[in-house]
Amino acid sequence: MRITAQHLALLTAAIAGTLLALPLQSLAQSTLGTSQKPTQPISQTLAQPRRIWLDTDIMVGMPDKRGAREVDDAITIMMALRHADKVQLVGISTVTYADYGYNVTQKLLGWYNKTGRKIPVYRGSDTLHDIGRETDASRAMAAALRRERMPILAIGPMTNVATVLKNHPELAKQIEEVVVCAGRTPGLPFRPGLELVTVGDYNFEMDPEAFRVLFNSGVKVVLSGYECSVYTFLGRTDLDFLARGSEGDKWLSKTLRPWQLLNKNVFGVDGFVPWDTTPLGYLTHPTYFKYHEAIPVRINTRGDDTGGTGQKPFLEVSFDYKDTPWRATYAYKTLPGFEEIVIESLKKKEL
Ligand SMILES: [Ca+2]
Repeated sequence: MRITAQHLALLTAAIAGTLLALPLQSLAQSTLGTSQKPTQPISQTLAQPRRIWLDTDIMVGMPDKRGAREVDDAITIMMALRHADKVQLVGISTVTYADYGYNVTQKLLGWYNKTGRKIPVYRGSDTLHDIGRETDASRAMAAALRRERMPILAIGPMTNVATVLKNHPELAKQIEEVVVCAGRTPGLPFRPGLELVTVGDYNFEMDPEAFRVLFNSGVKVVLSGYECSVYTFLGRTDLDFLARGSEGDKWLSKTLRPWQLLNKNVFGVDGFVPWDTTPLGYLTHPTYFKYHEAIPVRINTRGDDTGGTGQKPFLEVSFDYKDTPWRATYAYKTLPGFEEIVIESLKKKEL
């Protein structure tokens, strides 16, 4: 069917009529009704930003024989900095490639931290096989938790968080929640893009023991991983503007492009999923996600679904699991509009 201008006008009117019905009615009431109190200015109704700790395996721009490394932690840090009205980064700790992560995080903060606050960065576990070994990161995270209760946004393997919980179990009550990028519903393969390749649950598989420590601690866990993130997609045209931006934007543009091309080669699509932005989204824009609350969690052993032989552990959630004490809030869907929020936050110059 061809849509004529008349069709379009009718359709627009119909949509506008539906969407605007309530606000217009409210407006009419507040304009005409003299007994109603004036609406409070939005600035006075906003809540204070949540103070959070960020633990990240940032590796953006790290030289790699495949051509590029994952970039989503960098996008997430920028998004957090540009939503300083919603979250305030108390400190940042690095996990995996801890030295590289430390340096590149400082570089990004130098370009993009306009909050007026110094955000300290600490090196954590390099090997991911050393839960319990104190690092600058674990010491700083523990000290921060002793001072105040807050959520931890952990967008890499869980080693640093597990070290704090193992060595200082009394601090579990100081952690409001740990928001992580991991987990799946049983039988869900991770096949991004054109579904040509199956990949693993990276953050979980790099240190499954750390997730055991986390769940055994009884701290509230939010899983916001592949299932809810996979359709949020940053293509070449979404990020073209960075090439014309600030010094930082230009560096980022040059760094993101090889990652998009690698994704095209491996997954068939020229662009990437900014995975780690959805756990941040739980803290900044929770209404853009659908969640299962208090869903049972288990680590199951199954055949490797990524082309390897043998078995591997899977972090899985299901209301059918009756034999596990572990529970999580599980994000299973991102609603329309979140992708736009991610892109807009990269463009945002002012706080
Ligand atoms: Ca990450």
